[in-house]
Order: sequence, then C-alpha cells, then structure tokens
Amino acid sequence: MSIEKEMTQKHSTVVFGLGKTGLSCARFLAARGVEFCVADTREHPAGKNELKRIFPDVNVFLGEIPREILLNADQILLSPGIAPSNSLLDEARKSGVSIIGDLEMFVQHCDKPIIAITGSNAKTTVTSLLGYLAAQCGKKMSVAGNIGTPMLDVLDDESEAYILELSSFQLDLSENLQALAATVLNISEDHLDRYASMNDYISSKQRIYRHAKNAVFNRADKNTEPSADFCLNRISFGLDEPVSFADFGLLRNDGGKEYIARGEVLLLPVDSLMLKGRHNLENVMAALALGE
Ligand code: UMA
Repeated sequence: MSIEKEMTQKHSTVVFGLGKTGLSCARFLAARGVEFCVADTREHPAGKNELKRIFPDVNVFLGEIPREILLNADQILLSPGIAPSNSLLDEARKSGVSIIGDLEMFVQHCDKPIIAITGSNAKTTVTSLLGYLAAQCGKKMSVAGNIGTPMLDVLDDESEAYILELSSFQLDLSENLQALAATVLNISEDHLDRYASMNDYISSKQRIYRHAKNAVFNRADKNTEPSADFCLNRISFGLDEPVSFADFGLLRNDGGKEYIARGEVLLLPVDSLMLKGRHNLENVMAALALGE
C-alpha cells in the first residue's frame, strides 16, 4: 500500500512505541481481531523486525509520524517510555482521542484479582518474592509488568491472580486499576525529567491506591501512606515495633532474639532469612503483608 493511502486510511487504534510493550499490545489486539497500526519515532525500534515477522501486513510508521495518524485515531496505546504530554498527544487528547497504556487495557479485560506493587526501589525484589511465596503456597499467580514480562502477554493464562510490578509511567496511563492489594514501598527522587515536581511524582505513585481494597505502606516513609482521600484497609510495615495487630514490624522474644512480627505475633526469626540486609527485612514484610 502506498504511504499516501496508509495515511488516509483510518486506524481506530494506534500502538505508539515499538519496544516490548508495543509488541505485546500488537499481539493482544491481533488476537482479538482489532485493526491497528503501529508508530515509533525511531527509524529502527527494537521490535521492528519481530512485528514484521508476526504481522507482515500491519501498517508501521517510523521516524517522523504523520500527525493524521494520531489525530484520526479513536485510541492510542502508548508505551510507558513515551512521555504522555507533548504538543501532538495533547492535541489528540483535546480532539477526543483516548490515550491509555497497557495497564488500562489489562484492567479493562482482567476479571481476576490484581496485586499491584510500585516504589522507587525494591519493587522487583518484592514482586519476585511475592511470586515465589504464592508458588510455594500452591497458588497459580503470574508475575508481570515493569519487571520485564509485559502484562498483556500473561492476561489470558490460567492465573488465579496477577502480581504486577508497576512504574509511575504505567500508573499515569490508567484510570481504572482496582487492586485487591496495592503498595508504594518507598519514594525517593527518580524520573524527575518526566515530572514537573517531586509532588507530581508522589501523586503518580499514589495512583496505585485509587479504588484499591487493601493498602500496604512503609510507615517510615510518609509519602507512601495512602492519602486521606482513599478509603481502604491499611497495613503498614517498618523496622520498628508493629503499631497495631494488623501491622508488620520487628520484635524481640524473651531471649532477645529478633523476629519479623505481625502485631504481637512472632512470625519468623530475622536470622533465618537468606536475604541479607536491613532493607530486605522491609521487603520481606511488604511481601508478607501483600500475601496476607
Ligand atoms: N519511543 C518513541 N518516542 C519517544 C520515546 C520512545 O517512539 O519519544 C519508542 C522507542 O523508540 C522504543 C519504544 O518507544 O521503540 C520503547 O518503549 P518503552 O520505553 O516503553 O520500552 P518497552 O520496551 O516497551 O519497555 C517497557 C518498560 N520501559 C520503560 O518504562 C522505559 C520496561 O521497564 C518494562 O519492563 C516493559 O515495558 C514491560 O512492561 C524498564 C524500565 O526501565 C525495565 N522501567 C523504568 C524503571 O524501572 O525505572 C520505568
């Protein structure tokens, strides 16, 4: 097809970004018979050859993307690495184009519980640990998201629930996440090239708690605590003593041995853990709290 014809043809869905996420979006749409095209501002994005191999007939726009492609779309599925605000995307949004990410597509099609994990650090550790705990308990749960496996690639499997590592970029592109349990593990300065201020970055992380049923937060880091607007069950973790019966923390038994505890209940001795370092005690507590 000539480039002129391709440009005038209306694509209801544009997959913008041809990395891991873009490829998973393409597979997801194709499996559902949805017509789409793909765009990327690089001439040679990572997923170019793979897309051509599996979907040779899909229209692909690389390099300078014709404005019409984005402005005429009904929906743009944006990869997390692409900043959601630039003049063209703002114009598309104003003219009624829906701009979402893979997380929003996932939640719109998922009917199983989601456990959602974010934080500036340690999110991959806690996500992996929770996946390991679930497997040891005989639960079939898929682990996906920012950790590396695009979440749409696991959506149709036989999982009882999904454990998703989410970046702030992914959270920014979703309105309807309703996690069964959600956590912001910690917040430190990160990605400030994408956010106007630290407060914007914190708000982005806090989006994980919207519509969630249970929040797990770090009581040593005020910014991880769900804002008062969110009415949800709260469980905290920290390296001090648990504050209430629901919280996780550290306690010593009569012999002075240190334990991870929930409320007054001693759960496991700190020296029995193979993960070393005090920060990993927080990670273990977060995983236990989410698992609970
Ligand atoms: N692109 C454009 N225009 C732009 C910018 C990018 O077209 O202005 C294109 C690039 O040319 C490229 C594509 O977008 O072809 C890349 O998309 P992407 O950056 O979203 O990368 P993916 O390969 O889709 O990987 C993404 C996550 N990457 C980012 O968020 C930057 C991966 O997280 C994630 O594992 C993957 O989806 C699966 O969910 C990586 C990451 O670095 C590990 N995450 C950041 C972090 O952890 O700090 C947030």
